Amino acid sequence: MRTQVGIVGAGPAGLTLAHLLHLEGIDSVVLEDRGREYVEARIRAGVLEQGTVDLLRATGVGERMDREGIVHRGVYMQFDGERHHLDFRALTGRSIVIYGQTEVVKDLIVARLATDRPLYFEVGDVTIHELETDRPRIRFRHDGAAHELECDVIAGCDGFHGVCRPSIPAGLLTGFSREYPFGWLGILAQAPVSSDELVYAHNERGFALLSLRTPELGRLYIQCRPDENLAEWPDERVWEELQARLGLPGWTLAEGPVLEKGVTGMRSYVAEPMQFGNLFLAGDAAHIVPPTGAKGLNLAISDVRVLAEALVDWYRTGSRAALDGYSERCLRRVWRCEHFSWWMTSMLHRSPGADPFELKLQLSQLRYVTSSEAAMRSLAENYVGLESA
Ligand code: FAS
Ligand code: PHB
Repeated sequence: MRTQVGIVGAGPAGLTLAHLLHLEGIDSVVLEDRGREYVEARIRAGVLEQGTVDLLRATGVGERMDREGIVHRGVYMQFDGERHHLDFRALTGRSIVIYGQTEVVKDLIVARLATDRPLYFEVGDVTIHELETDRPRIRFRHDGAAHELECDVIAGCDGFHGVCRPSIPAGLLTGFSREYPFGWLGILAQAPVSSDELVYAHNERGFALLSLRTPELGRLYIQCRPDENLAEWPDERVWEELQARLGLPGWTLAEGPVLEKGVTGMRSYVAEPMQFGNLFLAGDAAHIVPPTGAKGLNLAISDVRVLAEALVDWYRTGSRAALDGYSERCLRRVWRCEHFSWWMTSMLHRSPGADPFELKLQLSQLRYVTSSEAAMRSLAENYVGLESA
């Protein structure tokens, strides 16, 4: 088998890259180790930056997003018994759209299948080879047979636990990481959403977030231990904790049946460089952010926008300059998002055993970012997505 771009992983990064390349007449093959149903049902991100919305819309995969997505002007920051609104639209002229990652992935899969170009689900034993040659190869199993795919380049879009990043020879990559001493317990609840926009709540019991997927489908999180045992969290206890952390006098949090419950650990991670020979890493394969800044999905799409532009340039002009500069160009935005996500996480979460000094710093920071126009604009422009890092 042969293609121009071999893409490992059919998450937002891999699917968006395949879509962008197809629009420019560049052929690709997408290899995904899970089944279509699994990939489409995997509940993850919920917030699209303005840049992501604009890209999906401009490339013909934004129609359902425009119909079903919910435009939000800003978010609420809650602390010390007060809830403050940050109006991103007023501060930056840009907004966010609430549209689940599951829906983005479904729309991209439909678009891919309409091209009749290869998207193979449930592949196995993926390995990548000869990365430093001009004919890198992907070996894999599919439908009971072994295959070898010869490519011009390989895009590693296979997430944090994929095989592409580890295929880079030891010693050539530098990993920068931070593990957080807490995670998020998240629920998907069939309940009217009790706020018109997201609520990020700092609370002495721990962080809580009120988000949504639709006006009748809430997506809510509480800070928990990273190794939290879900068996100790019956629905009643989750709602009780959400009420305690989000509750305000005169405001009630509507409850309802919990449809999904899970614990997500938290880490920051960046691999440098994001490329080796003719292998280019994108999205979670190259970096991870704690979800507090709602950056993960958006950063993945930002990476593949850069990679697609560089590949088009190479195929059109023969110059590898943009491809050779891929990692450096992506890392500027990656580190901006890493900092913002770490900053939001540090400001809003109560570290186990934190001293009163940390609490005072957090409250001072929260008061500053909800009262100073300059501080609000800084948070807002990072949250809606910087036009260029
Ligand atoms: P993905 O991990 O989405 O996709 C990689 C794909 O590669 C997967 O489909 C995987 O099955 C496949 N794959 C892996 N190994 C393979 C192999 N060997 N061969 C073939 N295919 C292989 N971000 C937010 O902004 N907000 C959130 O609330 C949020 N919550 C999250 C919760 C969880 C549990 C996780 C894990 C992540 C969350 N994220 C969140 C981040 C998430 O949205 C990612 O940033 C986003 O999925 C990144 O997209 P990709 O880079 O495409 O990676
Ligand atoms: C979500 O809706 O899943 C969500 C929203 C904002 C975040 C993280 C997750 O910061």
